Amino acid sequence: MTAHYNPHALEPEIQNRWADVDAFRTELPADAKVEDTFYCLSMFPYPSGYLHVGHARNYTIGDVISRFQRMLGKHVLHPMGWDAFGLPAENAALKNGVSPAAWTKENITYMRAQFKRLGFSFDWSRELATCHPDYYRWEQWFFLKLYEKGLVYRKNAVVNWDPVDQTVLANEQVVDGKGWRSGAPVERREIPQWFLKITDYAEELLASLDELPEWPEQVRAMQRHWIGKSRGVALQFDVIDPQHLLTEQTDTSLQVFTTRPDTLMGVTYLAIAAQHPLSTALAPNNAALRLFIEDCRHIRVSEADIATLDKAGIDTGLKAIHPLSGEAVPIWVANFVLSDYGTGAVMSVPAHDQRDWEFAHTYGLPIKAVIRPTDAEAADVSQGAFTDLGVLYHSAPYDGLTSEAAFEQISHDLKQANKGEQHTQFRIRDWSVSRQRYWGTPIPIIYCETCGSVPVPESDLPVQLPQSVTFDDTGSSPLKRLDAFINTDCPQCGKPAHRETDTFDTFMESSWYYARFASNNNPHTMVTPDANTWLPVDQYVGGIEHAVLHLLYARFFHKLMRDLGLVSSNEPFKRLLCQGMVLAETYYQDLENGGKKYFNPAEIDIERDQKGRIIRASHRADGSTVVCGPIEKMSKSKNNGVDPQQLIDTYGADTVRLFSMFAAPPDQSLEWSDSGVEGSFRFLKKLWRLVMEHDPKAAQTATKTWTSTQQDVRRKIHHTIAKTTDDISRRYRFNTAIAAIMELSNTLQKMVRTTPEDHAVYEEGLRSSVLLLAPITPHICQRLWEHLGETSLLLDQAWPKVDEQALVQSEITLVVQVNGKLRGKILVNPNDEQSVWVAAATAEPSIQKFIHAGQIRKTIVVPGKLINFVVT
Ligand code: ANZ
Ligand code: ZN
Repeated sequence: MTAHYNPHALEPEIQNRWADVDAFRTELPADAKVEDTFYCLSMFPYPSGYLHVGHARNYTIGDVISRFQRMLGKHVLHPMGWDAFGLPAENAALKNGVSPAAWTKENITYMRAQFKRLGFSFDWSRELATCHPDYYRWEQWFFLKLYEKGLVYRKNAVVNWDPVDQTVLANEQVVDGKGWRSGAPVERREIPQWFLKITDYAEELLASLDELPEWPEQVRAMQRHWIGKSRGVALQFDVIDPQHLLTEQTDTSLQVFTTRPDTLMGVTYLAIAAQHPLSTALAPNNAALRLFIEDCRHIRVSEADIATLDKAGIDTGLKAIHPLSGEAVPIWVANFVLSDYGTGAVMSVPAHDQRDWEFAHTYGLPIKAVIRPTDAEAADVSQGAFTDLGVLYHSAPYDGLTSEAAFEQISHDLKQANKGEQHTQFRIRDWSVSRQRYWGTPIPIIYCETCGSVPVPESDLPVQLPQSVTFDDTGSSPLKRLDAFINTDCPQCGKPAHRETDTFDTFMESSWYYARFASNNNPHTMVTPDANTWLPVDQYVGGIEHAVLHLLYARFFHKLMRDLGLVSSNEPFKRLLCQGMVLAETYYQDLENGGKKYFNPAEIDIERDQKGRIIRASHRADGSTVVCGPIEKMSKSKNNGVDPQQLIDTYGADTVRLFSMFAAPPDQSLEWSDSGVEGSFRFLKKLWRLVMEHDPKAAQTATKTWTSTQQDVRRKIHHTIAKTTDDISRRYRFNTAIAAIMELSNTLQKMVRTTPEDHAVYEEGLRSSVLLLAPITPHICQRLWEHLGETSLLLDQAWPKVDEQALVQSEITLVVQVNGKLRGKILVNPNDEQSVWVAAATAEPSIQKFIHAGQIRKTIVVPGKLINFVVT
């Protein structure tokens, strides 16, 4: 029976078969050892309601790795859940009037079905959604444990304030500095917020990056930069106030942090941030300064902005006394100084720092060079700062010291003078976890007029998020108006009190879900002890956009959980694979207003010339010409997304899976192409035919004596097994593994099959191909497996082993040259001594003509390739 390949009938059938035996439920035997387990996790999705190709790729990668490890005999944990809190649910509520909870639930149902249709081997019994109280209660519990340990605090921090809608905006709701609904310029406001002390762990988060050799170096570098450790000196300048601008109470010692104490003798002014206490103290009597501070309030200064910012500032009239030279230098307020880095004040050395140079240049402040290149008399600072390390000059008594030596000497002298000392500064800030949003985990704190901030008692957890709420059209959090939620009694004194109405940053939920999966949603504890048999996650798969925040927060949480005795490892993710982007062609028409209207590739007809070059692209509906734009990341804005559901409907899940693994290595970007998908489909049809054509009975009487042609095919088979195994396990090069299997199928197709041995070798080739492809295209492979006479589930078969014997080549062809000219070819046994090959070559009549005994001056043998006789 050679039925046609019909994935639409076949795939659901196979999926039902898996479901019938609950094939993906993970049971961990009590005596299981850590080495026998494999935890494979793909970053859980936000349930936006539709699957995109990036998801399909991400989860196929994780699925292939999981199925492969299972065939290697590991106990595999491969869970899936939903990162279900977040802003889009609130937006949908505003737009369509559905509740965020109902919207989220519906999306989850739809996406779960799509995942099942793709045949992913998830253990659905461990499914979780972070918006469920069973989940977030443990987050609240954990937060309160951190509160007890002093790792949580509350302080004022800046938020985006929409003055028209009278509400706090999330960063995503600020578009070009304006509120997304009102269009009003956003203001910065300070309100009290909760923070987690991630800075307490900065040193360890940095150091243990070295324990992660199986992470991409790029990601580790990004984390290192984010943590930003700088070694330098914190020192004091005394402020003098010749014009009596300050009141008696003002602190007149000004602290700065510098990474370049070697440049200290080149300081020509000090610069402080607009929000620095000194500028605040001066502002009431200085209108110009007040204006300047106000201007600074509107610019959002990030580090990246500072480099390009037009440097501006204002002279305060105050002076600072240089701690070593005693010289007085002016103090300026400057827009390039960050208020929350270091001390919010900088000793400016315009000769050796570019920002300082630009500022000095603008305001005509002196530029004094004190560091020269090792091989020059002086530094040239006429066009810009000289920022390299070098040798000190104009810096008596430090002249002639190298920058490195001066770092030590000057910090030593400052310490002696009681003016400063060495200090390590981190760029990373504590993590503000408060969000003024509704759809998130309620922060479990109660405010009492008498007792202050009081934690919700453990027995009252979870603090449930009310589900029936009404949104007004500002989009502000309905919790803030919900008296039934807000009003409560103080757990300490019993008097009326009110609840915190902020919710947690949704990064909180994604920081520990991996540990929850390993705890099988245990209702009595956040993380079960046996979760440690799974942890750390052996393979984590996800997008590079999470290289900094998500991965850093999860690493932080893991260390917090470790220090609370919940997990026994130091790091959550042992090996990390960041999948590349999915790209596709773009098509557009120019609009009259200068904009572009983008069309989905599915609506475009393409005409090509004979060489396949595009002559014209047109919009199918009306035939109008469209412009072929560049290939870009699939996105809504470029309307170039491909709907995986459509592809599944056309080709089936296996083709989608095969194409996403074949088109590119997983960490590189993948260019979507219809012809590529077609090609993958064709290959599956061909494999189907090759197997269906085979009659297992024909091989039954085969002996194990192979002809050399059969040996060649067997060598190819086992070579393919070896390559595929290495490609998948060590290199994650699924594309080259698939290419090798395709090549093998070509070899099999060409095989002339007459004897039982021919059929046996052919069958060996088919069985190996089916086993090797099983993790990638599991549905078709299961059916083909059955055709090969098996009844068992393919997913529990052992991964094929290489027959080393089959790899041994019994004969190879050697090229024989005389004086570098090709004169013949001989067949030799590769295991023989080279002298035997040489003898065989000289015995060959076609060669003998060219060599005359006794005249061979030299014999060159390139093993496995050629023999060259040099004759005179
Ligand atoms: C004098 C100096 C001379 C500096 C020189 C650099 C080069 P990292 O490496 O990022 O830690 N700085 C300190 N606090 C600042 C703030 N709040 N806003 C803006 N800049 C600030 O950078 C530390 C250096 O950045 C410090 O060393 C200081 O400038 C500046 F040739 O001090 B330096
Ligand atoms: Zn109280």
